[in-house]
Amino acid sequence: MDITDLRDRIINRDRRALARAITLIESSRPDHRAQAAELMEALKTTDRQAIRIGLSGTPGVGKSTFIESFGTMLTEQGLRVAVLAVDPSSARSGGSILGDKTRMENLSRNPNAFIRPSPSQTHLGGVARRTREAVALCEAAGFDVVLIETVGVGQSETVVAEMSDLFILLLAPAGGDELQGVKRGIMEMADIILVNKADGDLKAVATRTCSDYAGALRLLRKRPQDPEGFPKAMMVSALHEEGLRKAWEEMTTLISWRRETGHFDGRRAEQARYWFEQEVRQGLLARLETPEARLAMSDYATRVAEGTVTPTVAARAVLDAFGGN
Ligand SMILES: Nc1nc2c(ncn2[C@@H]2O[C@H](COP(=O)(O)OP(=O)(O)O)[C@@H](O)[C@H]2O)c(=O)[nH]1
Ligand SMILES: [Mg+2]
Repeated sequence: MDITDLRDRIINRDRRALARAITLIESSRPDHRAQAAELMEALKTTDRQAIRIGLSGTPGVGKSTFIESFGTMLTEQGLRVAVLAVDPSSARSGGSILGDKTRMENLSRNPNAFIRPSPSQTHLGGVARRTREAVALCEAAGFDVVLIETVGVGQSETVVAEMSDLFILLLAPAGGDELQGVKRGIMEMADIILVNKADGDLKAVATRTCSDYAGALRLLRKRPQDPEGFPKAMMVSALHEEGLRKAWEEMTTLISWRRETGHFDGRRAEQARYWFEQEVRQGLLARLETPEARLAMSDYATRVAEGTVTPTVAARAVLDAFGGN
């Protein structure tokens, strides 16, 4: 594969080249990994910058419907929109986006949109790296907004938040005053909470849910990256395309403020540092996953259990053998 040619075509906003490049970075073949690294390095110098929006919510809250209507609205404003997903379970489920492309019928046919399902990997670490590189590729391909969807299942929110400029939590109207069991840690990551399905019979419940969350957000510790009034809770109807323009206005207001105050660049720098450290950790752990290392580990484990060698000495021996190069 001609990497220079692929690079040029990506820069020329060729969506097919972008799709091929993402396939390349998703491959685990060593020669592909090397080419992927070369491509990422070659694209590093483009100074294009998208707004990266992480979107999380449990199945059924309306993520796909929201992406369809919100994404379409953005393209109508002349923006180019890419949609990616982080779904560590997609090896089994076939991908969160792929499964409901029907809900994104218009967007998937829109020439100013690009939709890519989650890479099929069972390892969250592997999905994270590939998605992170796919985000960078979309950015180099001149997309203005990159939406990164994730199903709200534990760890994947953190992964998405760590590669986003904005983190949006999508919720459904809920009866009663319980806060839908949303974990505090996830609330703390949210920049904007969108209570979806604020339409028809659900409107009244949505209003109450929204004010409950607005109250809960006010109780959280103030974060330096937020101007007055953020994080905030708002109502939308993805189905009836209501509140989407307002939501986008709030997002751009927040982004502009963060750009002016240096928080935008600061956060990206922190994220780069975070991913670097993650990669080092994962690389070290991967060295213990080779057949030789596994064998040595189990041999030493047996001897440690028998008491013929101490845990400290055994650990040192394994690290000396496999931790270095
Ligand atoms: N009333 C109403 N229903 C919605 C809205 N958004 C999504 N839904 C419905 O909720 C269900 C789940 O939506 P979907 O987008 O597939 O949710 P996802 O699993 O989070 O991707 C579908 O039946 C949608 O039609 C909305 O704004 N209002
Ligand atoms: Mg969906």
